[in-house]
Amino acid sequence: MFPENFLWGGAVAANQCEGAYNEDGKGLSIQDVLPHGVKGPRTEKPTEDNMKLVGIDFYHHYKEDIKLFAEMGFKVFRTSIAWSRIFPKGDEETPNEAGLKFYDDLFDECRKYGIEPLVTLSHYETPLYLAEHYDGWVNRDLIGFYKRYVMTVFNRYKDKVKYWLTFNEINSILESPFMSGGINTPKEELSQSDLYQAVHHELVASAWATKIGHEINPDFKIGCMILSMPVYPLTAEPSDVLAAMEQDHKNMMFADVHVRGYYPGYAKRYMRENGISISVTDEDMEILKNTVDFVSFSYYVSVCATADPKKNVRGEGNLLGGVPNPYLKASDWGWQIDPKGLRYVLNTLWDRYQKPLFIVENGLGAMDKLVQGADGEMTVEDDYRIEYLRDHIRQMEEAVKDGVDLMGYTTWGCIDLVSASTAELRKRYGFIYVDRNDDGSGTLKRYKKKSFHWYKKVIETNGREL
Ligand code: BGP
Repeated sequence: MFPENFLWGGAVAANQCEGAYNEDGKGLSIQDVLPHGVKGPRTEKPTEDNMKLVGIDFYHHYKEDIKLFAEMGFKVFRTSIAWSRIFPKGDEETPNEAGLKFYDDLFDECRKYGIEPLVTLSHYETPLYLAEHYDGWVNRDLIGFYKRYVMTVFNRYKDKVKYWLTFNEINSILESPFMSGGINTPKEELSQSDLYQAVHHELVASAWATKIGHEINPDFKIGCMILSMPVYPLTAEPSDVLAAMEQDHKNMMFADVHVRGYYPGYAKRYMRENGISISVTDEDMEILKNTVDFVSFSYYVSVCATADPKKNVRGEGNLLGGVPNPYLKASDWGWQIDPKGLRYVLNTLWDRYQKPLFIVENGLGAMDKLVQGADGEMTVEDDYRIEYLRDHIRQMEEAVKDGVDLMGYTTWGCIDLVSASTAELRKRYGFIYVDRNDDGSGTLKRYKKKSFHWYKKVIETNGREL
């Protein structure tokens, strides 16, 4: 049922797997001072308890890892470029050649196996210097720095990379201004006008990237990336339905601007009624008209919304969160599991945009146990992960039957890596287990989990055998 050229694969982000945080001229990124994840306090300098400084040492193991992805049959591999490897502080005029060389080698290695790289230009890894000296995306100068950075990498990799994403989960800036927008001003002190100004700068920068990319190589496919999360009304009471709509609007605004090229009326109303004033130039409005080729998104959870303040109690979930759904079970981290929500999201986005869709993150974070397998090799019997992915792929198939144009599917953390929200290693997503633990111990050896063999079969049969 999946189209013949369907892009099956897996996804990671540089800062969560590469390690080598200060090698070959790399500058610090905001992740290097976030040892406790998104909720914990940041540090002044990198500290040893920050698992991301070493990650899974993908920087030195990438050949071995890509070989394993190729063994599973990956058609596509999503990763990000660490901006601070290319421009260590972010505002320099000349890029760091050693950083550029690393990604040359990485993309060559993918191509060697016929794996198409899918590259996120900015995945929660703004150069720290830009955060500390410019207050991140609040400052309009960031547009210029980002333009220089994307122009550099587009020119350099124009024959190696075709698929690009401008900002990871761009809407998460509303919840996590430091991690997502490099905004140094503490969240409690940040005005809504400054926050929405940063949003606007990112949207303009994203549209610039689309424009510049298409000029450099008209064959580029450039997409936006949003954190998708269906918002269901908690009850059928019409006020709850409207509460769900309004909560959803906050996220959809980001995709609407990317696909339609202008701010929707409900966003203008929200800003007006909440005293949010931002500066928008005529040139910005022109640039926003450079719309994306496809819409990509992460999908982990759905949430509910209610107009009743007594019931409006937020649960756990992927960054944005919402009111828990009484009908759903949750992962060990409280993220509610909702495969049917994926079909719903796919249909909603397709109906709204009629643009190809790409699921670039989905998966189950779980505590895995390494055991000895029947063949004597160490493995993880991760049937729970297989079940999670199978249920979601079934719903993808339903959506394809509904007529949705779905380009591909990259599961999150196809090899174990450090969690974005909690900065832990014990929250594992991979088909490949990496022997590294939160106390810094471990050999970094890679082991195939049961799901490794299962996913290989899924790809081999183009989703027919689940
Ligand atoms: C998304 C991020 C990823 C990733 C994933 C899983 O929000 O784009 O970087 O980490 O969620 O989240 P976590 O690592 O917190 O389990």
